Amino acid sequence: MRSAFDPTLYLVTDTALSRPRTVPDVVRAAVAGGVTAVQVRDKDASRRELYELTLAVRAVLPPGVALFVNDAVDVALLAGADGVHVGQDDLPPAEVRALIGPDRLLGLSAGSPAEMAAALALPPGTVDVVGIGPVWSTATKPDAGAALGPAGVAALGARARAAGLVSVAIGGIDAGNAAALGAVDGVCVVSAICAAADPAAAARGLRAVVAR
Ligand code: TZP
Ligand code: MG
Repeated sequence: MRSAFDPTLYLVTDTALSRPRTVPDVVRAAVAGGVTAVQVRDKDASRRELYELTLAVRAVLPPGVALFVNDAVDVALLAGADGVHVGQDDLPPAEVRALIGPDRLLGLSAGSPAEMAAALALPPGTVDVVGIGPVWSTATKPDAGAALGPAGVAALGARARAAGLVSVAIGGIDAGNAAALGAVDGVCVVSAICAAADPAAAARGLRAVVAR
């Protein structure tokens, strides 16, 4: 069975921003602070390094906190992740679903009405969660595309919700602005937790404004 997952506060990891701490250390603290889902993302890692990083993150996650791997379907499968997240330039969602089977979660990025329409046109059960963004422009991903703003995110989130898909917002989100986000089921952050002096406190601060 595909596991239901809690998207309320979804951490996407960044190895460089986590230094000098390790990613598993940051993840452990972030989960203690209330992170509900984790995606291992490292564009600079070799396949082998990404695999080992995913295993190390998996080892610190309590049951019930879903683990996704960014881009790498093979790593997600081999490391026993709960799911995989792909962007618009990665393998097509229907092909990824065929590879991962019915029981794992599939996330897809959508940054425009056209990309949301394409996600919603996929056969039911292909995609589980749509990552909508960037909400605001962000130094973490300078090439993320045009900022949608909270109203743009809400419009796309409402379309996902009407189609029965979970949605999360991403891009420039922190505890000071997350309350502006509506019509999504959760928020995704990278730097707000990975670059925080105290990732557990940062997660608690986000949870205070992002209730389930
Ligand atoms: N996709 C769209 S924006 C983004 C990704 C991976 C980065 C978000 O990082 P931050 O630090 O939470 O703004
Ligand atoms: Mg990608």
